[in-house]
Amino acid sequence: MNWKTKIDSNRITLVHCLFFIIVICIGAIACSSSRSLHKRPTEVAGPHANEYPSWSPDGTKIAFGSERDGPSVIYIMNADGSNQTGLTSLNHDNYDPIWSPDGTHLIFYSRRDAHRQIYIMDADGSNQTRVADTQFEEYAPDFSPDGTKIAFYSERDGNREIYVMNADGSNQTRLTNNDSEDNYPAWSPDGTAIAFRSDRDGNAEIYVMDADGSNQINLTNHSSDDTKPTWSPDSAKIAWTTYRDGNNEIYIMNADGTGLTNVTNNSAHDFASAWSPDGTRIAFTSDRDGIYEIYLTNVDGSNQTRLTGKK
Ligand SMILES: [Ca+2]
Ligand SMILES: [Ca+2]
Repeated sequence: MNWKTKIDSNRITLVHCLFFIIVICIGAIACSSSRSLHKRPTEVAGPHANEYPSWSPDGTKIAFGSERDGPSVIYIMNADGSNQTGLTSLNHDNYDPIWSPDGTHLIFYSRRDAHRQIYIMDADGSNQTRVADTQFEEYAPDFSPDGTKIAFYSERDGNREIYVMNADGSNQTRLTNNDSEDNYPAWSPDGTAIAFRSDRDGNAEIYVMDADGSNQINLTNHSSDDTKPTWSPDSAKIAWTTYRDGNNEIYIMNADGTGLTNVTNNSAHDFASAWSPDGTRIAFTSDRDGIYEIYLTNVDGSNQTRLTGKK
């Protein structure tokens, strides 16, 4: 091998190496991009996002999380989008507000102390109090319809499981128990059932169980991600977020898993549904106009309108 052949040989090896590295990099970027899209509905959105709406029981207001000023702040607004008011400080992230059944309080989770924990405040933002100091990561609270209990999920037993406690933080009870992620509990308005997300069958599915944790049933049985269930006020239907059409959509099904309808039907990511108390409309989050904002739709998918962001 003369010096030129040796240099060519080295060059070929170098080209092979570079090609290999580029392929690895492209693969890693594609993988991470598709993962972030897939996880979108269950993760915190980016700057300026307005997301995770919750209707007040009288239907006049919507609470939501907003990152318009950086950290996630709990906001309320009138149901037509007017009078948007921040209730929590910019010092810490606060997420996923849910109204108490009597409309006087909001529960949410916050990172203001060492762990993400469940907090409650008056509906005007005063008296912000931690419900229970458990020293574990806890998320996504939801009131029972009589206001006496709070369902939430926690990492205290090694992976995410659904728990219930009294509204004063006492009597904490685990409802799910397996090696998979169980999260996003949603109490049925008639009090009998809790819908939730679980990936125990290999991918995210919507499950329902009796309010005591018995009879856990997979309602969706689909290979795509299904997450974040919410009930219709008459407990007859469940809205949720699904990736089955190649992007996130809000779907509705009967509470037994039959009769699926795509409500949003838009190529953007539509997620985090909340049913209006009169049953006619659904609030949700979408990035169809560029960044994540709160939208309203009629239950049949008509009249989709944006409530937050520049008009
Ligand atoms: Ca699924
Ligand atoms: Ca969509």
